[in-house]
Amino acid sequence: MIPESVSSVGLKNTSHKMLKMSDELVINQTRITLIQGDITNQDTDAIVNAANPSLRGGGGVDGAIHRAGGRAILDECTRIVKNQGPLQTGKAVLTTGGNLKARYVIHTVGPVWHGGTQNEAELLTSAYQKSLRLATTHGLSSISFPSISTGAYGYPVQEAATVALRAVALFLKHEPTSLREIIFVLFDSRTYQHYRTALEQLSEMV
Ligand code: AR6
Repeated sequence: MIPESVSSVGLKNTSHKMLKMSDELVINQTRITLIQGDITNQDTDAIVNAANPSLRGGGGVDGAIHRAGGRAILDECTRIVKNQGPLQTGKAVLTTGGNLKARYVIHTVGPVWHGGTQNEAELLTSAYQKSLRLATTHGLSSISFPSISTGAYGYPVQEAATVALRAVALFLKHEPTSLREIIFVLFDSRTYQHYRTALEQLSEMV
C-alpha cells in the first residue's frame, strides 16, 4: 500500500520542470537514472548501503560494500553505534567510503516486509528521504542507491520500486538540494525491469 503522502496526488499539478525519458527522469535540476550493475563500482559522491541496525555488515549489498570499502567503514560504524545505539529502521547515517571510489557511504535501514501491515511503505520512503537529506546536508551532488529492502528483507520488488521512485520524486519536488544526479543501481535484470516500469508510470503521472 502506498501512503497518501507519496500517492500520485502529491505529484500532480506541479509547475516544476520535469522531462520524460526512458530510463531517466529530470525533476527540477536533478536527474534520476536507472542502471543495472554493482553499486560498489560507482564513483558518485556517496553510495547508499542497505544496512541492518547493528551496522556491522552482513550479506547482500551490505557485505559487498564492506568488503570493497575496507576496515575504515566498519570502524566508523562501530563508533556510531557505540555513541547513538543501533540505527533505527528508516534512519540514515554517513561514514567514509574507505577504499571505494565514492567518498562517502550513507547507511540506512529499510523495513523487513511483513505483508504490508507494519508501515513498510512509510519506512521505506523514510530510508530514501533521510539518505537524500543527509547527502544534501553534506552538499553532495551525486548519490547512488541500491534497491533497499528487496533482498534479505523480502519487500516485493514491484511495490518497492514504486515507493522508492515516488519517495525520491517527492523529495526533489519539495526540498531544495545540492544533488544533481541520483542513480539507482539495480543488481539483476528483473529488479531493473521493475524499476523501469515504475519510472515509466511515474513519468506518466507527473
Ligand atoms: N550492488 C547493487 N545491488 C546489490 C549488490 C551490489 N553489489 N548486491 C546485492 N544487491 P539486500 P535488504 C541487491 O539483501 O533486502 C544484509 O545482510 C540485491 O540483489 O542487500 O535491504 C544487511 O546486513 C537486492 O536487489 O538488502 C541486512 O541484514 C538489493 O541489493 C539485510 O541484508 C537489496 O538486497 C538488508 O536486506
